[in-house]
Amino acid sequence: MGSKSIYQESELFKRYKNNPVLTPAMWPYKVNSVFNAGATIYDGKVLLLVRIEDMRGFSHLCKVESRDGYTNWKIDPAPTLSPKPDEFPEEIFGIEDPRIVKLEDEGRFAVVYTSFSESGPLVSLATTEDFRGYRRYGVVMPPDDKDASLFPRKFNGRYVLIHRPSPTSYLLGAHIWISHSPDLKHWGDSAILLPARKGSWWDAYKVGLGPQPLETPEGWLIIYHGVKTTAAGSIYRLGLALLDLDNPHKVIARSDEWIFGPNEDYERIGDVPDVTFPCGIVLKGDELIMYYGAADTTMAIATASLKEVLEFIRKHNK
Ligand code: BMA
Repeated sequence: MGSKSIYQESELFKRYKNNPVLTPAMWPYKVNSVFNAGATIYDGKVLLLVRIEDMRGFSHLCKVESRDGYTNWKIDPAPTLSPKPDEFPEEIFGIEDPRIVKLEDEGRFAVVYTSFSESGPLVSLATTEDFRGYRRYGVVMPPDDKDASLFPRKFNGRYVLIHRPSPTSYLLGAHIWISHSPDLKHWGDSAILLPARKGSWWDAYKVGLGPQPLETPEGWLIIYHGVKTTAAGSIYRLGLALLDLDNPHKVIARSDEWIFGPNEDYERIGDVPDVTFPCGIVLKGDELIMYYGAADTTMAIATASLKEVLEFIRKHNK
């Protein structure tokens, strides 16, 4: 698709040669865009819950699966998880941007997503054992809040959630927060985890979690998006952080440079230009496979060596 990029190649994450891998044209029913999918491994396959925007502008989630995580995607013939505004009024304008984790020792997955309510975006939670039936917990964080994921395990008996409240004044910046719950219903003990930077930084103005936190030998790997506003609009790029394995409040490292951003035509041109927005990642051996929404229109893949990513964070922890 398109001409050769004018940008330098990313040092760390390499784009898959057949990007974009999922496009609206591939869908078995009528849709506008397919993007911002959560990812996990289920039943030996890579499973994505893809955010689909329908022809009204409302989003739902659709499941797709692939044995190798790159090719032969099997797309559910109909929406997998649709908004249910009669029971859950906060889902009235759709559900978006899921992050999936397998809850250790519980035999179920948690899907944390953004509900688009009458008062703006908020964080909702559902759990599933088989990606067919879902138990909805409803609202987890009041509006405005989004970009959320659970950790796959409890810390000192409590579930931990990363999320991104949006302050009323963006002059203060929108930062990544961390909160706790004994039961997935009552949340509190909240604190800022990763603040947006200021001034000309690539992640000044807004930051938000990308994919679910990923456990590595050196800490929880956090890939987050940072937004820079320009005269032409916003640019969504990606950065890295590492959190302490036993105490995820503790930021061990944060990269100074962004490591991935919109370079290719399919990332620069679409419903929302200049957006690379991952919500899911899987690890196979040393290979990190990152699934990202491109320009709010299609799904694409970039891969990296976990070893090289950890080396990069150490070197660029300024
Ligand atoms: C963010 C989210 C994402 C979207 C991005 C770019 O605020 O709403 O769903 O991909 O903006 O439009």
